[in-house]
Amino acid sequence: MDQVDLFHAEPASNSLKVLQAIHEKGVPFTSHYINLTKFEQHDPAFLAINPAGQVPALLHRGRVLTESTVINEYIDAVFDGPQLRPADEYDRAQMRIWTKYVDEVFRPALSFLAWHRVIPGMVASLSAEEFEAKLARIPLREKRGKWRLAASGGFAAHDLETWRFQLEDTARRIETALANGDWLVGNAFSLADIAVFAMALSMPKTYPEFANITATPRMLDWLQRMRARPGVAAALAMPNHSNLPG
Ligand SMILES: N[C@@H](CCC(=O)N[C@@H](CS)C(=O)NCC(=O)O)C(=O)O
Repeated sequence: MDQVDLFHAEPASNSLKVLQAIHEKGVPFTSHYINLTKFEQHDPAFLAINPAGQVPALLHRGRVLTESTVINEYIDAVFDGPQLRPADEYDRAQMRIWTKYVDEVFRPALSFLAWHRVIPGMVASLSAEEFEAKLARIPLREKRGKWRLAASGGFAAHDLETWRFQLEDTARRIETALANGDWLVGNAFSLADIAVFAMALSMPKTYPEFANITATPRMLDWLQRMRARPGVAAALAMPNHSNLPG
Protein backbone atom coordinates (compact mmCIF):
# COMPACT_ATOMS: atom_id res chain seq x y z
CA MET A 1 0.00 0.00 0.00
CA ASP A 2 1.40 3.43 -0.78
CA GLN A 3 1.53 6.11 1.84
CA VAL A 4 0.27 9.66 2.38
CA ASP A 5 1.54 12.81 4.06
CA LEU A 6 -0.98 14.47 6.35
CA PHE A 7 -0.66 18.10 7.44
CA HIS A 8 -2.80 18.49 10.52
CA ALA A 9 -3.21 20.13 13.91
CA GLU A 10 -4.41 18.61 17.19
CA PRO A 11 -6.64 15.51 17.12
CA ALA A 12 -9.74 17.71 17.14
CA SER A 13 -12.22 19.10 14.65
CA ASN A 14 -11.32 18.74 10.96
CA SER A 15 -7.88 17.29 11.69
CA LEU A 16 -9.42 14.59 13.89
CA LYS A 17 -11.88 13.76 11.12
CA VAL A 18 -9.10 12.79 8.74
CA LEU A 19 -6.89 11.22 11.41
CA GLN A 20 -9.74 8.85 12.29
CA ALA A 21 -10.27 7.79 8.66
CA ILE A 22 -6.55 7.19 8.16
CA HIS A 23 -6.23 5.12 11.33
CA GLU A 24 -9.49 3.21 10.77
CA LYS A 25 -8.34 2.28 7.25
CA GLY A 26 -4.80 1.52 8.39
CA VAL A 27 -3.26 3.85 5.80
CA PRO A 28 0.50 4.36 6.37
CA PHE A 29 1.12 8.07 6.79
CA THR A 30 3.70 10.67 7.70
CA SER A 31 2.37 13.22 10.16
CA HIS A 32 3.26 16.90 9.69
CA TYR A 33 2.06 18.82 12.71
CA ILE A 34 1.02 22.42 12.03
CA ASN A 35 0.91 24.50 15.19
CA LEU A 36 -2.11 26.78 14.88
CA THR A 37 -1.23 28.64 18.11
CA LYS A 38 1.99 29.70 16.35
CA PHE A 39 0.04 30.57 13.17
CA GLU A 40 2.14 28.04 11.23
CA GLN A 41 -0.82 27.54 8.85
CA HIS A 42 0.08 30.93 7.37
CA ASP A 43 3.79 30.21 6.91
CA PRO A 44 4.89 30.30 3.26
CA ALA A 45 6.07 26.67 3.53
CA PHE A 46 2.54 25.52 4.40
CA LEU A 47 0.83 27.95 2.01
CA ALA A 48 2.75 26.20 -0.74
CA ILE A 49 0.81 23.04 0.26
CA ASN A 50 -2.57 24.71 0.89
CA PRO A 51 -2.86 28.32 -0.32
CA ALA A 52 -6.01 28.70 1.82
CA GLY A 53 -3.82 28.32 4.93
CA GLN A 54 -5.97 25.67 6.58
CA VAL A 55 -5.50 22.17 7.87
CA PRO A 56 -5.96 19.34 7.16
CA ALA A 57 -4.22 18.83 3.83
CA LEU A 58 -3.30 15.48 2.33
CA LEU A 59 -0.43 14.78 -0.03
CA HIS A 60 -0.73 11.58 -2.05
CA ARG A 61 1.43 10.65 -5.04
CA GLY A 62 2.64 14.25 -5.35
CA ARG A 63 -0.86 15.74 -5.41
CA VAL A 64 -2.50 17.79 -2.66
CA LEU A 65 -6.08 17.38 -1.51
CA THR A 66 -7.86 19.68 0.96
CA GLU A 67 -11.33 19.72 2.58
CA SER A 68 -11.64 17.11 5.31
CA THR A 69 -14.93 15.63 4.06
CA VAL A 70 -13.56 15.21 0.54
CA ILE A 71 -10.27 13.85 1.86
CA ASN A 72 -12.12 11.20 3.87
CA GLU A 73 -14.14 10.00 0.87
CA TYR A 74 -10.93 9.91 -1.19
CA ILE A 75 -9.08 7.89 1.46
CA ASP A 76 -11.95 5.42 1.62
CA ALA A 77 -12.16 5.10 -2.16
CA VAL A 78 -8.45 4.79 -2.85
CA PHE A 79 -7.10 2.63 -0.03
CA ASP A 80 -7.73 -0.94 1.05
CA GLY A 81 -9.11 -1.62 4.49
CA PRO A 82 -12.56 -1.55 6.03
CA GLN A 83 -15.17 0.24 3.92
CA LEU A 84 -16.17 3.55 5.55
CA ARG A 85 -18.87 4.52 3.04
CA PRO A 86 -22.06 2.41 3.07
CA ALA A 87 -22.35 0.18 0.00
CA ASP A 88 -26.07 0.87 -0.28
CA GLU A 89 -26.59 4.10 -2.26
CA TYR A 90 -29.46 5.33 -0.08
CA ASP A 91 -27.39 4.84 3.06
CA ARG A 92 -24.44 6.51 1.35
CA ALA A 93 -26.66 9.51 0.62
CA GLN A 94 -27.71 9.56 4.28
CA MET A 95 -24.05 9.50 5.26
CA ARG A 96 -23.47 12.54 3.02
CA ILE A 97 -26.41 14.37 4.59
CA TRP A 98 -24.57 13.99 7.92
CA THR A 99 -21.19 15.09 6.57
CA LYS A 100 -22.82 18.06 4.82
CA TYR A 101 -24.64 19.00 8.03
CA VAL A 102 -21.39 18.81 9.97
CA ASP A 103 -19.63 21.08 7.48
CA GLU A 104 -22.45 23.58 7.05
CA VAL A 105 -24.09 23.75 10.47
CA PHE A 106 -22.55 21.77 13.33
CA ARG A 107 -18.89 22.59 12.84
CA PRO A 108 -19.40 26.34 12.13
CA ALA A 109 -21.63 26.72 15.22
CA LEU A 110 -19.12 24.92 17.42
CA SER A 111 -16.20 26.76 15.90
CA PHE A 112 -17.66 30.28 16.21
CA LEU A 113 -18.61 29.65 19.84
CA ALA A 114 -15.16 28.24 20.61
CA TRP A 115 -13.43 31.17 18.92
CA HIS A 116 -15.62 33.51 20.93
CA ARG A 117 -14.40 31.80 24.14
CA VAL A 118 -10.74 31.24 23.33
CA ILE A 119 -9.34 33.72 20.80
CA PRO A 120 -9.45 36.90 22.95
CA GLY A 121 -7.17 35.18 25.51
CA MET A 122 -4.94 33.77 22.80
CA VAL A 123 -4.21 37.13 21.19
CA ALA A 124 -4.17 39.14 24.44
CA SER A 125 -0.37 38.99 24.59
CA LEU A 126 0.00 40.47 21.07
CA SER A 127 0.29 44.22 20.53
CA ALA A 128 -2.14 45.77 18.02
CA GLU A 129 0.68 45.89 15.44
CA GLU A 130 1.64 42.25 16.01
CA PHE A 131 -2.01 41.21 15.67
CA GLU A 132 -2.40 43.18 12.42
CA ALA A 133 0.78 41.57 11.09
CA LYS A 134 -0.64 38.09 11.84
CA LEU A 135 -3.93 39.03 10.15
CA ALA A 136 -2.17 40.33 7.08
CA ARG A 137 -0.76 36.82 6.46
CA ILE A 138 -4.19 35.12 6.45
CA PRO A 139 -5.09 34.26 2.85
CA LEU A 140 -8.86 33.80 3.29
CA ARG A 141 -10.66 37.09 3.66
CA GLU A 142 -13.55 35.61 5.66
CA LYS A 143 -11.07 34.03 8.08
CA ARG A 144 -9.44 37.43 8.61
CA GLY A 145 -12.86 38.82 9.53
CA LYS A 146 -13.50 35.91 11.88
CA TRP A 147 -10.17 36.50 13.68
CA ARG A 148 -10.85 40.22 14.01
CA LEU A 149 -14.38 39.80 15.35
CA ALA A 150 -13.43 36.98 17.72
CA ALA A 151 -10.41 38.85 19.08
CA SER A 152 -12.51 41.88 19.96
CA GLY A 153 -15.32 39.78 21.48
CA GLY A 154 -17.48 41.25 18.74
CA PHE A 155 -19.77 38.42 17.62
CA ALA A 156 -23.41 39.56 17.67
CA ALA A 157 -25.58 38.27 20.53
CA HIS A 158 -28.21 36.88 18.15
CA ASP A 159 -25.53 34.94 16.24
CA LEU A 160 -24.19 33.47 19.48
CA GLU A 161 -27.73 32.46 20.38
CA THR A 162 -28.35 30.87 16.96
CA TRP A 163 -25.14 28.84 17.21
CA ARG A 164 -26.21 27.59 20.64
CA PHE A 165 -29.64 26.57 19.27
CA GLN A 166 -27.86 24.72 16.48
CA LEU A 167 -25.76 22.78 18.98
CA GLU A 168 -28.88 21.86 20.94
CA ASP A 169 -30.56 20.66 17.73
CA THR A 170 -27.48 18.70 16.77
CA ALA A 171 -27.46 16.78 20.06
CA ARG A 172 -31.16 15.97 19.49
CA ARG A 173 -30.51 14.84 15.92
CA ILE A 174 -27.74 12.51 17.05
CA GLU A 175 -29.95 11.11 19.81
CA THR A 176 -32.80 10.52 17.35
CA ALA A 177 -30.59 8.80 14.77
CA LEU A 178 -29.21 6.43 17.41
CA ALA A 179 -32.72 5.17 18.21
CA ASN A 180 -32.34 3.02 15.07
CA GLY A 181 -29.05 1.34 15.91
CA ASP A 182 -25.53 1.65 17.27
CA TRP A 183 -24.26 3.92 14.45
CA LEU A 184 -25.64 7.00 12.77
CA VAL A 185 -26.42 5.44 9.38
CA GLY A 186 -27.64 2.00 8.31
CA ASN A 187 -26.46 0.17 11.43
CA ALA A 188 -22.81 0.26 10.38
CA PHE A 189 -19.88 2.48 11.34
CA SER A 190 -19.23 5.03 8.59
CA LEU A 191 -17.74 8.42 7.69
CA ALA A 192 -20.91 9.92 9.21
CA ASP A 193 -19.86 8.68 12.67
CA ILE A 194 -16.31 9.92 12.03
CA ALA A 195 -17.41 13.41 11.00
CA VAL A 196 -19.94 13.88 13.79
CA PHE A 197 -17.62 12.43 16.47
CA ALA A 198 -14.79 14.79 15.50
CA MET A 199 -17.03 17.67 16.53
CA ALA A 200 -19.23 16.10 19.22
CA LEU A 201 -16.66 14.38 21.41
CA SER A 202 -16.28 17.24 23.89
CA MET A 203 -19.92 18.29 23.98
CA PRO A 204 -20.77 16.55 27.29
CA LYS A 205 -17.99 18.60 28.91
CA THR A 206 -18.33 21.86 27.03
CA TYR A 207 -22.11 21.88 26.57
CA PRO A 208 -23.50 19.62 29.34
CA GLU A 209 -26.80 21.49 29.06
CA PHE A 210 -27.31 19.89 25.61
CA ALA A 211 -25.42 16.58 25.84
CA ASN A 212 -26.05 14.75 29.10
CA ILE A 213 -27.19 11.40 30.44
CA THR A 214 -30.83 12.48 30.76
CA ALA A 215 -31.35 14.34 27.48
CA THR A 216 -29.00 12.31 25.26
CA PRO A 217 -28.19 8.89 26.82
CA ARG A 218 -27.76 7.18 23.45
CA MET A 219 -25.37 9.89 22.29
CA LEU A 220 -23.23 9.41 25.42
CA ASP A 221 -23.11 5.62 24.83
CA TRP A 222 -22.17 6.19 21.20
CA LEU A 223 -19.34 8.54 22.21
CA GLN A 224 -17.97 5.72 24.39
CA ARG A 225 -18.36 3.19 21.55
CA MET A 226 -16.49 5.55 19.25
CA ARG A 227 -13.62 6.07 21.72
CA ALA A 228 -13.34 2.29 22.16
CA ARG A 229 -12.62 1.73 18.46
CA PRO A 230 -8.89 1.12 17.97
CA GLY A 231 -8.69 3.44 14.95
CA VAL A 232 -10.48 6.27 16.72
CA ALA A 233 -8.42 5.72 19.90
CA ALA A 234 -5.20 5.87 17.84
CA ALA A 235 -6.33 9.13 16.24
CA LEU A 236 -7.16 10.61 19.64
CA ALA A 237 -3.74 9.54 20.95
CA MET A 238 -1.94 11.77 18.44
CA PRO A 239 0.01 14.58 20.16
CA ASN A 240 -2.17 17.31 21.55
CA HIS A 241 -0.17 20.49 22.08
CA SER A 242 -3.00 22.85 22.78
CA ASN A 243 -6.73 23.15 23.25
CA LEU A 244 -7.13 25.46 20.33
CA PRO A 245 -10.55 25.40 18.69
CA GLY A 246 -10.85 24.57 14.98
N1 LIG B 1 -13.61 23.21 5.14
C1 LIG B 1 -12.30 22.93 5.64
C2 LIG B 1 -12.07 23.76 6.90
C3 LIG B 1 -10.66 23.65 7.41
C4 LIG B 1 -10.47 24.46 8.68
O1 LIG B 1 -11.25 25.37 9.00
N2 LIG B 1 -9.40 24.13 9.42
C5 LIG B 1 -9.12 24.80 10.65
C6 LIG B 1 -8.71 23.80 11.72
S1 LIG B 1 -10.03 22.67 12.10
C7 LIG B 1 -7.93 25.74 10.46
O2 LIG B 1 -7.04 25.47 9.69
N3 LIG B 1 -7.97 26.83 11.24
C8 LIG B 1 -6.91 27.79 11.32
C9 LIG B 1 -7.11 29.00 10.46
O3 LIG B 1 -8.03 29.00 9.62
O4 LIG B 1 -6.35 29.95 10.62
C10 LIG B 1 -12.16 21.42 5.93
O5 LIG B 1 -13.19 20.77 6.20
O6 LIG B 1 -11.04 20.87 5.87
